Amino acid sequence: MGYIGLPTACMMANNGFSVLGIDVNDEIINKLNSGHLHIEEPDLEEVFKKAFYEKKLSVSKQVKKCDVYIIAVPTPVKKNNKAELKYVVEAAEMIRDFVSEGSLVILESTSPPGTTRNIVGDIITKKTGLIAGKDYFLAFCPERVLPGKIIYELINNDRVIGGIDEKSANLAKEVYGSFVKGNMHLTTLETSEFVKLAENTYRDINIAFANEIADICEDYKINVWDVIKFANMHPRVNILNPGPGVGGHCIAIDPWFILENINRKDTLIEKCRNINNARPYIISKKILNILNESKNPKVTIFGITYKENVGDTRESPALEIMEVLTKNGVNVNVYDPVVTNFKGKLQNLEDSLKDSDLLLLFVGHEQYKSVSLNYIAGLMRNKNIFDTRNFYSQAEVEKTGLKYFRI
Ligand code: SAJ
Repeated sequence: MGYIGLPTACMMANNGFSVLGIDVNDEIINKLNSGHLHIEEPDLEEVFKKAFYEKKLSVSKQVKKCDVYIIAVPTPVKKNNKAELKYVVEAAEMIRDFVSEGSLVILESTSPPGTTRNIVGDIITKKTGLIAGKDYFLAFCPERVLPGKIIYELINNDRVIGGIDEKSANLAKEVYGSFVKGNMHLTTLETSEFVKLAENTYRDINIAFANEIADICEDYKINVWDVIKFANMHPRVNILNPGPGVGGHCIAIDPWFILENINRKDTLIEKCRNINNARPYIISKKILNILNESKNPKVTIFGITYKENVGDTRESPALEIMEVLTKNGVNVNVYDPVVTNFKGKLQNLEDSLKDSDLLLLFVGHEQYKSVSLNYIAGLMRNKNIFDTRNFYSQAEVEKTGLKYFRI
């Protein structure tokens, strides 16, 4: 019942299915069973309340016999850059006793190619003797939704569905067809697993390119944002944005899964991953340089989440930068009106800026647009802004006497 399972369960429950949502976490189950959400996502509350109060969705720790089983558990990356598949294994073990002839099992979790067939399929076959594609049906259908737009994208995005055979893919298409308005494209298990990884890796590589040219532009003393703006006027160029690093639970992880079961060295994929991984440290260095002159430096962070307008801090580059700064004796204050899962201390706007030497804009939440630059400048001790997202206009910043640094 996480970021993907819960919205998917709600959509199915509101479109003709009776849905049993399973989670291993008591706190989540209790919260959902009392009619409350444990995650924040636009429009989720409405679809959840409808499903829950119309009794189409119930939540439990205990699996029961169903017609369709969908696994949407996390697949994080381990320290050795391999996929952590233990939650997939645990979920497959939880359902295997209930799978019977004619059941449909779908994996949604992003996984290295081969996982649906060789892990989920094998776990079920070993226990039940049932063969995927013969006795029961097995499919992979990756989630592709953007946090912050999950409900909209669940309905409107195209889906790629891989089946162990055609019948499995077609049955999964029927299930998702209850609420998906996008097209559904059918293929093999391994192709669909790879497609998901290719999508996120494509984005990672393109962000790495943006980050690299940002550094090169700095060497040339050229404004990278102008370069990108003008280059993107070409009909076949679409350069992404440089930033303080790549966070979240997907883009920074999935490229490793592509490389998992193959023996290739010196790949573009790995190089780009390393460029993006190093990004928070490069940015930290720039920050420490700006603070060089300040005694007992104090900085203010605007935006601690992994990207703008979402509350999630998972793999947030801002957290890594914060750690480096703290280790270097910098007093770090955070003002983030959007964050939901931050374990550190948050400050109100005024306290975060009072006597600060440097404002660090890490992600451009909408709310920051209404904070006046004059107000910011009035509170700070040394008037510096380091804008890592091209959020502010340099001219507007400089009008207030603030010094403007950008990527
Ligand atoms: N970022 C940049 N520059 C950019 C774009 C993003 O630095 O030009 C950074 C963001 O600030 C953030 C990170 O990259 O830290 C990732 O953000 P994102 O918006 O690119 O992606 P996610 O992780 O929120 O969602 C992605 C999406 N994948 C693609 O766009 C290919 C989404 O569709 C997937 O469903 C999701 O991963 C997932 O769950 O796999």
